Amino acid sequence: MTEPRFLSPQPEQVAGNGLLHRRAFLTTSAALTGAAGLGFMTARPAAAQAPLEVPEWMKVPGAPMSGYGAPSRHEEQVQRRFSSSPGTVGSGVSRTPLEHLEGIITPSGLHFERHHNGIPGIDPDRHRLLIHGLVARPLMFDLESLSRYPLVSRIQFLECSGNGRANDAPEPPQVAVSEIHGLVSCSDWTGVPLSVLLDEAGVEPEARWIVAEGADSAAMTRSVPMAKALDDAIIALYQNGERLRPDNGYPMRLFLPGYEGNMSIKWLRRIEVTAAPMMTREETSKYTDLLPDGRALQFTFQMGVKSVITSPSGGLEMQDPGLYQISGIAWSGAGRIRRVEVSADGGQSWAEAALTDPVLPLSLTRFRMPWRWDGGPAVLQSRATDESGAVQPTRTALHAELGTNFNYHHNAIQSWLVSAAGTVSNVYA
Ligand SMILES: Nc1nc2c(c(=O)[nH]1)N[C@H]1C(S)=C(S)[C@@H](COP(=O)(O)O)O[C@H]1N2
Ligand SMILES: [Mo]
Repeated sequence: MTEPRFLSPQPEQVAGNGLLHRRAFLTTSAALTGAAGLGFMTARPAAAQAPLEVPEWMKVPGAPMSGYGAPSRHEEQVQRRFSSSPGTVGSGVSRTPLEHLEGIITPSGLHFERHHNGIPGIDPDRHRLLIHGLVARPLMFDLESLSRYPLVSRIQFLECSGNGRANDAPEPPQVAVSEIHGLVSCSDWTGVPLSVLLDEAGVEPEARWIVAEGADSAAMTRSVPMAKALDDAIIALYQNGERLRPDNGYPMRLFLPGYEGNMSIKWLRRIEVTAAPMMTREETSKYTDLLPDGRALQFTFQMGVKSVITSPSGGLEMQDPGLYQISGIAWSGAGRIRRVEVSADGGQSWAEAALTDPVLPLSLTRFRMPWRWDGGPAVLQSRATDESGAVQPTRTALHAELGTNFNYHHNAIQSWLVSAAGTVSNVYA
């Protein structure tokens, strides 16, 4: 490959080891960089009259249409990677292949999965949702009656609170970014605000919590504070414009924006309004964190501010030195992402990345950073700040605060080492 073509003025270096000003993405080629552009382009010069080949698919009629489209057969490597508990097929996780995706929406078939006893084969005509407990009027819904309520749509992330746990290992696991951070996905969720249904049922004054139960054979059950139930909780019926996938709760699920995924009960069948939390298995034995002083941290609802560079990332290989765009995702359970900074020198210097519109509250946000890789070793990191002012911690800071016995809410900064040979590996920096 030829050297990147920098015409004057040179793109401004804003932090160590080749990070360039994000403005490089925003200006037209002539204004900042001269007519030849920044030099991201890897196109080869072509002779004006060079004939293009006429490939065989231009010589025959194309394939027929289909009732439901599928990705190109050339994209077969884009798959969720899954693992289930010994002796089971459906109890475990599948992870979103973040290294293959761009933008902020996760295709429904690539949404991560977490099942505690597989995917129930629910007949939507026989499924019911019961709202009862401390209410004036207990209510029963079927899918049809629920679908008639006014619907709301929001683009929001869902993250398992166990996401990132792999980086708790003493040695950094040498796996793809999805194997470490792929328990986060983002969809356009459409459903009925839970507040509307609770209002109709008539919540009693002493009610403080709801308890949500799923129709899987794990009957997953979690307590949710009434304030959240009345705020932005929805009963989701659609995901990215179509009915929920069975994997993600068909025909209805609770969706609690910004809260740990475990609370967004899939295959929702019952909401009991209560005065106190139920202290279920999932909020006592599981989904709590053992602190250094021996006490357990319980009800850690909100997901912390986090970001990760998905390109380049673990296992990928760099081509020749030159201009690259670093790309990644950021999100926070507290609201919008305010800023993402990137470092190419292991955190010694930082510069602000470009955030790609739209930047929505409680959604994945895509960030990008122009980087001139000089062919030497580099440690790439990203650090997100949300609108509450919370800043993503280093792994060392997180361990100093919470110890090393905790299993959930790992939002530490991820570090990728780019070697001189162009290989990318996971390091604890
Ligand atoms: N009924 C039921 N709801 C459930 C679960 C489950 O096993 N059963 N898993 C929970 C966990 S731990 C997570 S992280 C999310 C995952 O949602 P997804 O599979 O749609 O990504 O669902 C939650 N809701
Ligand atoms: Mo989870």
